[in-house]
Amino acid sequence: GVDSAPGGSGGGGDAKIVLGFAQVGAESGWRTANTKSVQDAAKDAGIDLKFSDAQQKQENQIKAIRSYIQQKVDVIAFSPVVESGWDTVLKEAKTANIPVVLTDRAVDSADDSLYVTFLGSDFVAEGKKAGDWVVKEFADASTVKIAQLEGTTGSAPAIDRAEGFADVIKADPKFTIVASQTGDFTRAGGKQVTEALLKSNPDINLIYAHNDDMGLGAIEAIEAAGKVPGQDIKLVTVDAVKDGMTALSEGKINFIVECSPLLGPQLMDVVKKVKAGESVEKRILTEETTFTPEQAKEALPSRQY
Ligand code: GZL
Repeated sequence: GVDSAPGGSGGGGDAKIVLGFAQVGAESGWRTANTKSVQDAAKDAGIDLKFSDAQQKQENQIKAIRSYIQQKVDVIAFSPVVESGWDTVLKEAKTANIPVVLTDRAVDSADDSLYVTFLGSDFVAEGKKAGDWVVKEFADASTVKIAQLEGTTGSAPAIDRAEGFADVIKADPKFTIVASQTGDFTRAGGKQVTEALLKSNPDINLIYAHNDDMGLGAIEAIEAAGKVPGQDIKLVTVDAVKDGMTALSEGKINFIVECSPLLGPQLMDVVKKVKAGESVEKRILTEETTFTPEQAKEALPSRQY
C-alpha cells in the first residue's frame, strides 16, 4: 500500500495493493470500454486503483507516472499513447523500484528491463486479418482503390495495423492505397478526413479504418456525399465495439477485426503476481476474432461493450 515502504507489502500484510494506471484518454468507444474493464477488475480484485486520463497527450501520461512514483504505488500500468519517448520516466520508475506493466500499446524502448510485461493485442496480425478479408472480398475486381484512415500518429496500433495490412495487399498490384491520413482514432477525425478524401478520390472502392470510431465518422461523410456505405464504398475496420458492430449488422461496415479492450482481469492477475514476486511472461496476448454482418447480428445481444 501507499503508506508502506516502497514496494513493500506493509507490516500488517493486509495492506491493499496500490496500482497507478495512466490511461491514454477517452478518444473512442474502445478506450472507454478499456477504462471500465480496468476499473471494474481493480474493484473485483480488491486493488486500490489510482487512475488518470491523459487526453491523448504523452506529457500528461509522463506527469501521471511521475506522480505515481512520488506516491510510492506498488505497481504502475499504462497504455503508451505513442511508442517513443518513455525511457527517461521508465528509468525513474526502475530507480524507485516500482515495476511497470504495459497494457494495450507497446513502447519502442531498446531496454525491455524497463517493464515487466506487455499485455495486449498483436496489431500486425489485426492488419493482416483485414488485408486477408480484402483480398477475398475483391477477388474478382481488376483494380481496387483504397483509402486508409490511420490511428494516432506514432502509436503502436497505427504503425502495426498499417504494416500488417500493407504486407498482405502488396502481393497484388491491383490494390493501391490512393490516400492515407490520420483521423486520430476519433469519429470526428474519421469524418473530416473522409470528407476531404472523397473530394480528391471520389472513386475509391474501400476504406480501411484503424478503428470502428473513424469508420463510423467515414460512414457519415460517405452518406453526406450521396453514396451508400458498405456498397458504393466498402469498409473494413478494427475493434468491434457496439456501435461498430451495429453498423456491421446493418451492412454499412462490411467486416470488423476484433481488438479486445477487456484487459482488466488479466491486468489484475499480472499485478498480483508481480507484487508477490512471481515471474510473468514478457508478452501476454489477448484473445480476439473477426466478424461478418451475420456474426455481428448473433454477437450483439451479449456484447459487453
Ligand atoms: C488498440 C487501442 C486503440 C483502439 C482505438 O488496442 O490502442 O486505441 O483500436 C483506441 O479504438 O482509441
